[in-house]
Amino acid sequence: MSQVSLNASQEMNDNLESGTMPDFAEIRAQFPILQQSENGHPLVYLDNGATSQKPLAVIEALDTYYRQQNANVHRGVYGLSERATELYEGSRETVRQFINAKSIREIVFVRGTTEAINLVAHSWARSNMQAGDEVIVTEMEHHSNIVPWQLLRDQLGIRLRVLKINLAGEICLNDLKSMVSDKTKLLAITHMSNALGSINPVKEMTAIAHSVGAKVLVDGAQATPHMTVDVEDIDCDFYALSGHKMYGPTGIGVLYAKEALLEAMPPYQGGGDMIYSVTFEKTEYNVLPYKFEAGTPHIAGAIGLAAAIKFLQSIGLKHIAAYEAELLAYATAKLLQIEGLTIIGQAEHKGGVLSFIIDGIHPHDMATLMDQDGVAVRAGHHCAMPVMQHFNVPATIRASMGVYNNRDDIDRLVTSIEEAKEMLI
Ligand code: 7TS
Repeated sequence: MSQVSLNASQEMNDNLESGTMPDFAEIRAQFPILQQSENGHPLVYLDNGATSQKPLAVIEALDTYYRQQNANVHRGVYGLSERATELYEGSRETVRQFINAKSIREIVFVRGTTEAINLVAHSWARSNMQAGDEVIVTEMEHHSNIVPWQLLRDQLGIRLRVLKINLAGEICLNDLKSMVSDKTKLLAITHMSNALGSINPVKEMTAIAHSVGAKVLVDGAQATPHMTVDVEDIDCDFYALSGHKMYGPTGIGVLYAKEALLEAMPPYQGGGDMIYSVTFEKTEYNVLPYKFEAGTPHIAGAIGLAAAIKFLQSIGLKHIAAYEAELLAYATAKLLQIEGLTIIGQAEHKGGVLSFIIDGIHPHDMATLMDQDGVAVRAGHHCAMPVMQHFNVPATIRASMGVYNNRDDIDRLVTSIEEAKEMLI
């Protein structure tokens, strides 16, 4: 057994001792879409980095909301609207507990990670940064944590600096230490890379940025479905997440921000619900977090997200992390047996993502043939083109795992790769 799988088994045992490991076959059965066939084969869904499938608990929460609870929030005096408001605000509390924020005033509902980062760029950065100030990002960021800062660079004259990664796909804390200075105003980093699976030491990185007075934004899009996230422990200033990657609906996500920062930040969008009073001369803004939630929010989305969080909590994030670590070790060992296959991204701390290339085969051709076998993987640059440039590849094939994947899925993945290889070479 490899060191990776030994560690994974050890972690699994620790978790077994600290609570009963759930039945992951039963968890899989809660996802109706996985009963479906694709191209005549039972679906093997390994594109969880892009979006996850939805369990019955989430589907039913949405169904019940629209059948029985639908009304606008924060404005009706009738019972239905009050109940919708209670559900919506209850979801905020569920998110608060999930990431261990201090207050519900720190939980802003947005469309997703992309909008959360853009909110920080538009509101906080524009009022706290000026020409010559620096934002540091890593080389493994998703485009949504690069482009907003480039837009700001072009508009404000700030500087965008890049913390390089090594050949395993890891950042080096010492490099960060020597990069930060009193010019650094923001460190914007991913918690887990979507293209490589690398898990960054965000707590240590935050401490380094704070030592020069910079703020820290963590992109948690890939992390929240797979590990315990504690914003108080990380001590980051901003944390962004997307509901759809953590078994919740699309179109809903969260920006967590420390209350004092949100209090001082100007609104991001103007409209209904974000105001306290309006005259043509002057508008007084609403209290937190509503100041940042203009217009009718995605009420059903927030309720569905809370159902997804309860689903994750019912399994236990520690159990999920241990289960997926074991599956990653199994899959890594299997893939490495395939001749000509190279895994891109071999960080020591890594989530359930396997990005790979195969000698002489274009990733898109491979993924298209795999679809014929009912195996859904992503091929491309994964909206992380600088990662592809770092490894000098145009694209990779990516298998990204979730709670419902199992060894059978990995075996099907491997068989499909082998068969596609035969046809393509
Ligand atoms: N940050 C990371 C690390 C991501 O992986 C993604 C989406 C985003 C931000 C953007 O999230 P959104 O919900 O606002 O779209 N990543 C992927 C992916 O890997 N394949 O499709 C989308």
